[in-house]
Amino acid sequence: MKFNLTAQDKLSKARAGEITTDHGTIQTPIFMPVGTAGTVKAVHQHELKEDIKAQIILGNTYHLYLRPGLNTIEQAGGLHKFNGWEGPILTDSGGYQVYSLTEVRKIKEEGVTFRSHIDGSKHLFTPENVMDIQRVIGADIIMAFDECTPYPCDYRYAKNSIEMTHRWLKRCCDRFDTTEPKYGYSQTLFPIVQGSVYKDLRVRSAEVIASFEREGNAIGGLSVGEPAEEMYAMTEIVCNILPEQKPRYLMGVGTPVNILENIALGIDMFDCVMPTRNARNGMLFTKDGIINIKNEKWKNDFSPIEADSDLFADKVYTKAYLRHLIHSGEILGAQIATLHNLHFYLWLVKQAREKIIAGDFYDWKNTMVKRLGQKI
Ligand code: PRF
Repeated sequence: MKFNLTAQDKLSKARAGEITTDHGTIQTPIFMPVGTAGTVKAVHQHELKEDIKAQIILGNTYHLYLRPGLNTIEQAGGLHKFNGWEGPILTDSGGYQVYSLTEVRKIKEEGVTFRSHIDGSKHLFTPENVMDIQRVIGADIIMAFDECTPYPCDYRYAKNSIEMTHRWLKRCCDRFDTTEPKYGYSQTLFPIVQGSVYKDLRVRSAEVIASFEREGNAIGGLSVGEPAEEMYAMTEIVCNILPEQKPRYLMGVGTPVNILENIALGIDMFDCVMPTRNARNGMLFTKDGIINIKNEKWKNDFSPIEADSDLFADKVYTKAYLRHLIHSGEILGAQIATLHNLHFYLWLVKQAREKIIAGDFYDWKNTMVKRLGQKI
């Protein structure tokens, strides 16, 4: 993997860059659509590539390991071959899903035991086997096994937790560095900064993470219920410590405003289920704020979903029709709304990139933040 910084904003920490993987180049800042089970829900590969112009998608170790299982993915020749997506893929390590999805779990130094949300079967994730699993899945960028602390989290717990996450990282690196990719292209491992909302813990974690000198770094444990201002404060502290010449990935963030504010603080990569999950409930993101397409207000509105969009679905379908589809639980409703939202998120980060390169990001960002906060 290679990262080149193309431009740096003068009035903020925002930067534009390029990440090159064996499956293609990603222009940053970037938003990565979430494809938990190996599919970005309701969107097929042609739409991802041609309509939305996604540059990289996410997969989840936890889900893919449970179903379809490693045997199938390995026989397919890795996740790219299995799902037909030829561009870059990043997999999360399960170091978040085991905490958010499983009720019965035990966290120990060795790793985390948990019960599958599918059939209740018992499993153990360790830093070592999570590396092995991600080798089999075959993502271009893989994530370290970490503990994502909940919010709120008391100081002692958070302090002990980062120390364990750091010890786990050493184990991840040892395993990763002594194993080979399975499918002939290279993989890279990103470590994850934790530390809840405590400044000194974030500083400590960022310093330890940076000292591992991996090719990119991630920030976890944010957007878990804390006020946005606390999230920004933590991102700022951590970005000041993580090396400038490597990509920075803020995990699981966020709203369009969160994305712009964090780009301004020096983040290059984002992922979030919001545009896809909320689409299926009728929430649409637009330049002028959020629309709930299920509202009565749109019942007889026969204007296009977004008239000046370059997305086919935005121009050809009306708000009233999409409202009808979502109300009726029609599959096409989920498809159109998801396409719309992902297209919007990717438009937003592309605009940010262009503004950074043109040198007028800061004013644009402040104008957009106001615009995005409007009530429609
Ligand atoms: N750790 C991992 N994945 C994550 C997170 C984390 O802290 C978050 C937190 N927002 C989202 N996804 N491994």
